[in-house]
Amino acid sequence: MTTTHHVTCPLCEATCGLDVSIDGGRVTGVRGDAADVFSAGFICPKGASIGGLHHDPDRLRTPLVRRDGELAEATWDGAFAAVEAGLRPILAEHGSDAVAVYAGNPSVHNLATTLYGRVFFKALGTKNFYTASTVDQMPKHVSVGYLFGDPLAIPVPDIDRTGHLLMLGANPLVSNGSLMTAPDMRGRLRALRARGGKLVVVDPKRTRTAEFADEHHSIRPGTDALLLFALVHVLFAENRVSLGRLDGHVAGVDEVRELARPFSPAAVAPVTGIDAAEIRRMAVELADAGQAVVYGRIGTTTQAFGTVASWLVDVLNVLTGNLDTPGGAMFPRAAAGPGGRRKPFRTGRWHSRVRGFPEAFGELPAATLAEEITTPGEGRVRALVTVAGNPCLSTPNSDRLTAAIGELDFMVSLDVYRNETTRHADVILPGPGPLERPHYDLALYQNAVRNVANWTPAALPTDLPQEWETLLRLTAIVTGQGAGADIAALDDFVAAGIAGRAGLDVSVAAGRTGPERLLDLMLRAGPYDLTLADLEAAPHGVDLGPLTPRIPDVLCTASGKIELAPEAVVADVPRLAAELTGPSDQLVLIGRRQLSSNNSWMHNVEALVRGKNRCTVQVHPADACRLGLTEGGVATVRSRVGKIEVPVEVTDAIRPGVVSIPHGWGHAVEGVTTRIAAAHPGVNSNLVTDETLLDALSGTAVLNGIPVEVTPA
Ligand SMILES: Nc1nc2c(c(=O)[nH]1)N[C@H]1C(S)=C(S)[C@@H](COP(=O)(O)OP(=O)(O)OC[C@H]3O[C@@H](n4cnc5c(=O)[nH]c(N)nc54)[C@H](O)[C@@H]3O)O[C@H]1N2
Ligand SMILES: Nc1nc2c(c(=O)[nH]1)N[C@H]1C(S)=C(S)[C@@H](COP(=O)(O)OP(=O)(O)OC[C@H]3O[C@@H](n4cnc5c(=O)[nH]c(N)nc54)[C@H](O)[C@@H]3O)O[C@H]1N2
Ligand code: SF4
Ligand SMILES: [Mo]
Repeated sequence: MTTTHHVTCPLCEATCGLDVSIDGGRVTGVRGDAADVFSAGFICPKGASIGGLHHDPDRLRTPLVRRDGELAEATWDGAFAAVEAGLRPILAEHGSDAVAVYAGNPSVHNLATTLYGRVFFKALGTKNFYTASTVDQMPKHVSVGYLFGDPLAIPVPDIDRTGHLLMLGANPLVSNGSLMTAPDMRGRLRALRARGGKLVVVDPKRTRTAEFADEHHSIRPGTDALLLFALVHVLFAENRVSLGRLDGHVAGVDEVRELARPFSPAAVAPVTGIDAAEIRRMAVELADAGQAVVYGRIGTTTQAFGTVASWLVDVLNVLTGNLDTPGGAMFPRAAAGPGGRRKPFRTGRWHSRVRGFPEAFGELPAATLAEEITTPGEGRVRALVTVAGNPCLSTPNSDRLTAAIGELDFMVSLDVYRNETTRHADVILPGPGPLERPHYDLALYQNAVRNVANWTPAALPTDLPQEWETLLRLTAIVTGQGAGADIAALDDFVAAGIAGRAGLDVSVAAGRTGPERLLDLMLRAGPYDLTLADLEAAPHGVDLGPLTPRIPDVLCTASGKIELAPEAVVADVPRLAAELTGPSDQLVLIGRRQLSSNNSWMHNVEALVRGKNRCTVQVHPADACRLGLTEGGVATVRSRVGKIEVPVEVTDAIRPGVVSIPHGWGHAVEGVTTRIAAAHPGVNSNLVTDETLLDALSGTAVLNGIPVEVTPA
């Protein structure tokens, strides 16, 4: 008998509703859920292949423990005993900083790791805490931290009501949106244009999104902050600054006016590659559009001026009166969330040991992990815990990290595959697949363009422990209670803490345990007085309406105002001004995302890797001619740190002087058991990205704009 399960897809930020048909334990069909309150039937190739992921025979279903150098199947008790034997002596002798953590991207797409990862990391208490954020969006946390006082107060484009969207360094028709949870971006952008609105894309490549847009500006990589400053310059020069209802809530406007003075359109044009008259027009149209919004993503964050660029995006939203107003950039109000006001944001509460890099938002740069392992001395990292992360493919100069991992005394990975990173672990603890666990997009609803809430019960049973149980066992191990500790009692303790902070009696969620109980408490404490039972009664989700203004409530700066010219950001402006000296003819590498990829980990699903090799270096015809490269030939791409050989794809979609290689490939390594991925290996682009290039303010790796040399192989 076929049953249909309404499931929120956990594979990217769009949170689409899926109808998954299951017969006798087998997934027989996956369609977009037309009744989903948010996605209304939208689905992409990854969501459609969730059954392939579930049934993948290479997905781990038993813990693996290293014995005599080889990873072998073990019992859960045996695996936890091995973790205890590996971690306890290191903690006892060297303290918690000797154990580093890398929490990867899927850990925020998983309710158990989102909620209980926090518990484990806090119990471990290491300063060597690394996540995908420092190869991704940390500049945004830092910039909004300074602007609004809260690193989680990220405004998102009010895409369904805006009349003008200026988008930089994002390709949502492929990525399905990021820091902007919005299923069916094509539909939403089509609607924008149908109501007479305009989409302007700034990207070194004519991407699918750029192709779809009204206007595309092909910018030189890494120069967005210059362009954005020039737009600010024009707003002041042409008297188009208007704070609207934010008047009285903003400090530092005059300082920004002064800061923007040197960045005239004429001054930035030769460096950005965008004509001065065009820049002026872009600014004026943005200001005159009424409801308009500026939005920047990966292309603006994983670059040398990531924080300054991210800051300027919101400076423009403030100066045009578009922050916190319908059709502008707005703060979501999620049904459940971190809650409770924090102290005003600051960075640098501790520093990385070797390079002295300041902590940001509790994290150190992932690009510094290798040196923390290999540099001898007090405080050296001796053990590593990865949670849903594949840093050996995802972080810059990954060869160096891979070599460093070889020097660890102990490594444990919570992961669903034995892949390029987890193959090095002493213990791999597998978690259930996406259909075998309950789901609620706690993290991504914080960035949703509409307030919604959707609960997904597990569609299929599993013999595996849920990851929250595994994380509580690890918590027991690092706190000295031992792997045999009473997990239920620990869970009660966690729940009581959340209830206490929310002013609730934990017994209101009686009868529930694990993430269900925590979520029920968080919903009850949230702004809509929902309970988990309300969501259980609404399998297609609950629509909580469009975004509503939140200033001044959302602000948590010391002044209680928007700090438009934060000291730390202002101090980085001279570094940017130094770029005005002139254009460079250095060839640079950028990345790109692909519809059927998911960073490093979904290449083991046949349906997603079929067809021609997608891991190519894209080169403009003029560069191909100049460099002697031909379509289908192989190029050697060299940087300071390494070289790779990649098939050439000649296309005029890419800007001359720029080449593009997607990340997340490079599966042809020893010791992985992902057979399909190994048969479609591609090349790891992070063998040429440089771990010494970081955005100064956030420690985020520069993954776009890497100087390279390209020659025929
Ligand atoms: N050059 C370059 N590098 C980049 C980027 C780029 O644009 N260019 N992008 C960066 C960005 S934005 C990101 S977010 C990172 C992502 O890089 P990572 O943080 O490494 O994340 P993923 O590659 O998505 O894979 C993570 C791992 O999670 C495992 N996994 C999947 N689901 C689960 C689960 O439910 N539980 C557990 N325990 N494990 C699971 C997978 O098997 C895989 O090993 O890559 C970054 N690297
Ligand atoms: N199908 C698919 N979807 C995904 C992912 C995936 O791997 N595959 N990954 C997910 C993750 S982890 C994330 S973080 C999001 C990212 O979501 P997006 O940011 O929308 O992702 P990208 O498609 O990488 O778009 C970045 C764009 O920036 C451009 N770019 C590069 N350098 C510069 C620059 O210096 N300036 C400007 N203006 N543009 C530049 C690139 O050409 C590219 O088009 O996508 C998520 N969604
Ligand atoms: S767009 Fe994202 S959330 Fe929607 S089906 Fe595809 S992978 Fe899943
Ligand atoms: Mo990401």
